[in-house]
Amino acid sequence: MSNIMEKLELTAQSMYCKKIEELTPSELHLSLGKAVMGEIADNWEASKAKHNSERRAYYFSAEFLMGRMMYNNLYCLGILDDVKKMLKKKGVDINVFEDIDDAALGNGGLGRLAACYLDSAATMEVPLDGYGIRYKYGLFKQLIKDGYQVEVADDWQRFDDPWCLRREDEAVTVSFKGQTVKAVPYDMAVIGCKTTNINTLRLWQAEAINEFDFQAFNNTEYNRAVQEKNDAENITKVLYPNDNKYEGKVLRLKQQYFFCSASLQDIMRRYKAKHGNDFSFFAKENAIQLNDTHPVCSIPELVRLLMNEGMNFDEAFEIARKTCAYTNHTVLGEALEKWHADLMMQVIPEIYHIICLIANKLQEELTAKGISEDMKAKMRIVDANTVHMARLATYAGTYVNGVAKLHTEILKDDVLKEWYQVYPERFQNKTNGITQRRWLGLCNPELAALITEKVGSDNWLIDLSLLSKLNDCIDAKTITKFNTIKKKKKVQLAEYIKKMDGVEINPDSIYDIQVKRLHEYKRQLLNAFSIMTIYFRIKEGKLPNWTPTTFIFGAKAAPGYARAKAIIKYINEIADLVNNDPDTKDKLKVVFISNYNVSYAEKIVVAADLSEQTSTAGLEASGTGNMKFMLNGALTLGTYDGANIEIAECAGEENEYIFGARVEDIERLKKEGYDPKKLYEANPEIKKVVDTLIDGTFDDDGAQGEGSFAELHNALINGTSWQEADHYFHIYDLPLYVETKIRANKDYANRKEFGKKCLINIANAGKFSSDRAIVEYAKDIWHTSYRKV
Ligand code: Z16
Repeated sequence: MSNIMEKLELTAQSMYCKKIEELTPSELHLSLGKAVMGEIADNWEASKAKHNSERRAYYFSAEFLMGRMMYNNLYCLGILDDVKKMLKKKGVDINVFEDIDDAALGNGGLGRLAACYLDSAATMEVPLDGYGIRYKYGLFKQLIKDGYQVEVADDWQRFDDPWCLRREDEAVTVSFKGQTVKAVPYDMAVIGCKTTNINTLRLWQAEAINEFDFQAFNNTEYNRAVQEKNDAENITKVLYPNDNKYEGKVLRLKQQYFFCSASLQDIMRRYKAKHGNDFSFFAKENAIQLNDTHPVCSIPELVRLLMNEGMNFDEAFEIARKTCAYTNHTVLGEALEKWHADLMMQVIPEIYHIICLIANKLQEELTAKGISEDMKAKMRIVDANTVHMARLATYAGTYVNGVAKLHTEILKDDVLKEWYQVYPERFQNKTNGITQRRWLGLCNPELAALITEKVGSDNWLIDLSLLSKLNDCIDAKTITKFNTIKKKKKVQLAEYIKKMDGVEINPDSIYDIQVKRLHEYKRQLLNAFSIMTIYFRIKEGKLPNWTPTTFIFGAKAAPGYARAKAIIKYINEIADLVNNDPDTKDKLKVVFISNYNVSYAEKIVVAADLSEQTSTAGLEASGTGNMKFMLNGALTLGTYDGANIEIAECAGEENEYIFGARVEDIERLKKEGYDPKKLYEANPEIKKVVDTLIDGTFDDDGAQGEGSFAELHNALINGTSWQEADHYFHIYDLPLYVETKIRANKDYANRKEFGKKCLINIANAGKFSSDRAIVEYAKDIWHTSYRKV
């Protein structure tokens, strides 16, 4: 420990000729980061050697939403409190690191899951390393101006990046048709907890092979002189800001192929250093997990690289197939990647050619199995000039898994049903998880201390199933302690919101929170409608015993997603109305916090009373925010969807607020013909609420009937040429949702009973550790070693 401070002193001295107390926050960040890197160097080397000596796995992902690294790394090393004290002695407040940007190289759930899995693999001593892209700009920062979202570039390396080591010597080249670029690896240490194990996240940055063309310069062609540099760097310039939506753009395909090819070349080089040109051990020593279809061009690329080593197609394919496994994260049609053959041919023709070979092989294999022509047609990897990436991944891999029980069932009997019929042994479920180090230990030290006291040790940090011990100590005193801690976290959040967004909220009100990416299927609009319903009822004196509630929203909309942006504006218009209406301002408060990200989440999930998880049944593959809220003792107000079902199963449905249509109901409604217009016209309360979109209650700056609110209204009531009315069943679920919300509000008044439910949730959250999930992957999919705790 004193070691770290000595190292910090030396680093500060040599980098800045300053004493610790003289450093600016960004200088302190860089020098402390570097000091930590020095401290862990030996363990990191030893872990790398160990990974190299046994069967190992790689997590290929276009996104890693790491968040802030400093506190987490110090925490996992067990030195956060000490560093805090030592800095304090120098008059430095450790909170200065709050001004350092998150590493936001991901959009939402999928990217954060990848980060939790790396954290858990490091702690559970699973030899798993990550491969991804070092975007220059991560997910945009969000401002709210006049109720609208405004995007700002996220220059996250502005204050440098002490956590990554550039490995120039291990650069490789990646070729596209007519373009060859350099891929330079940056290695980030992933530090385990209560272990010396340290894993690696290797992120690739695209650079030009020739930075500057002097011939062009001499000919006064200045743009052409730097064109190669710009074209190369553009590949890793920016993260595509879509969550759950596929974008069939050339640059996106280049990003995918770029990091897959570089990573595979890296793995091959490592393998050849051990075994030379004998590839017979390749699949025995390496497992590659494909995080969604984004890295699926790894399959043909691995085939290509093996064929370059002299193998024939069938041999190469056999190895690729035994090496790769695929995780599906969505059932939404618009999110499933389907590349146009022409586009692929134009960017990576050799890869397209190999995909065609694989596609033909599949058809032969299916014929040999006696599969019907009809079914074979439905399973085509290349069909109508389109490459179906999920099909490719399901065929050319060992296993395919869903991310929650319900989701896996939907894959088996809907999205991939033909595949399940032919290859049932390939299907697995791996319910998602979250790391309790960041999402309890680090973000809620007060609750962590209470848990440690009750469990008898802090071993829950590496074995979250120990939380079940809490079940035996839910007494009046513990409930009071819990409620006191929750109140404290609510006060802290109120202060933070005041500081960040300038809005004052009442810590004695219920905090009802919905934070996640903005998407129609997640139904933030349903929440908004329920607030309007309650608003009108309060004004009419129909809710005399209503406990004051603060509704907190946080969500980024994909910049091109007009309806999502309209919903943000609508929520902000509601905030304006209810927060300023003398009849309701003491009872309802609506806050849309700006720039919701990992660091904001750490302050939010700890302060929630109610966790809003309202997706249309069947559409949220898992959700992971739901788990973070549960672990911090919020009750779920949600649908029978994704992991909500397993949360309710673990904690008991009587300890959550589950409402609304189930998958079977949605299916029935679709068959019968769902008519939202009829429900809306038959129910004046619904009509009044939905019509606030068009009756002049709110202003979306559009001409009458032509603004974005009118478009939302029309999509709900009439539908469009491309989508049925109320595609996500808002109107069907609204009445039950409102009643459930009001019931939760009533229940909250009994603070003891409510607090008891919160503690039961915490006690039964053990399953939702990403440690459990990662060990399941290690056992059932990768067949690697793991720590026995
Ligand atoms: C994403 O965040 C998810 C799925 C997907 O296909 C693409 C992206 Cl960027 C999310 C799911 O929507 C969510 O339900 C799930 O919990 C998360 O991935 C992790 O599995």
